[in-house]
Amino acid sequence: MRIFIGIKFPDCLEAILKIQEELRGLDPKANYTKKDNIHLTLAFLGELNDWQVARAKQILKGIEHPEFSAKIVRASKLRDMAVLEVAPEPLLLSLQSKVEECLRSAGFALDRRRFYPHITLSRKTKAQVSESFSIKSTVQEIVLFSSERNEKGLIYRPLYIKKLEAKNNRRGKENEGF
Ligand code: 2AM
Repeated sequence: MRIFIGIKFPDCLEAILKIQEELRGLDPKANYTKKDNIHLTLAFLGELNDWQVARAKQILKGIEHPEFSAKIVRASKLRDMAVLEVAPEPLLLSLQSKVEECLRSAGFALDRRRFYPHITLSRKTKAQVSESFSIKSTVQEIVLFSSERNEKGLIYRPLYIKKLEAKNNRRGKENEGF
């Protein structure tokens, strides 16, 4: 299974889809990320076997990190992709490095590229994209996804959800999903 860990944006998904719709008007032939697949990748683990997936779930379960506010600040181009850039704010960076460090010390081989926090809106994009935004989202959980291709296209299936610690009562640990 192809596996990655990411963040979904349920509280500002409509705003993201609105930007994607504007882009679709400019570049109807690009390949647009489906609504259910909109996410930001924190760590990409690649092909894993069942045992490794179970181990990755265990690691995610042990991660302690507070909820935080993420901010979408810009739409831009990354190679042929139109992306929404997410501000590299301290709590997003600390969460990403914690996830990466925990996985690395358990022996997972991760991509060495520098973390560039983004949400991919489209691929095979011809249009120029450059616009600033200020869209806020509260990040309350991180998700272990499998990426599978079936007759309907690419499906990102949540395999495990790790709740982050709530800001006020720090009770995230008691509310873990799955
Ligand atoms: P992208 O949208 O920038 O291509 C599922 O494939 C997710 O993992 C996507 O968000 C994708 O990022 C990311 N991804 C795919 N291959 C990757 C790699 N080799 N390193 C880091 N992230 C990767």
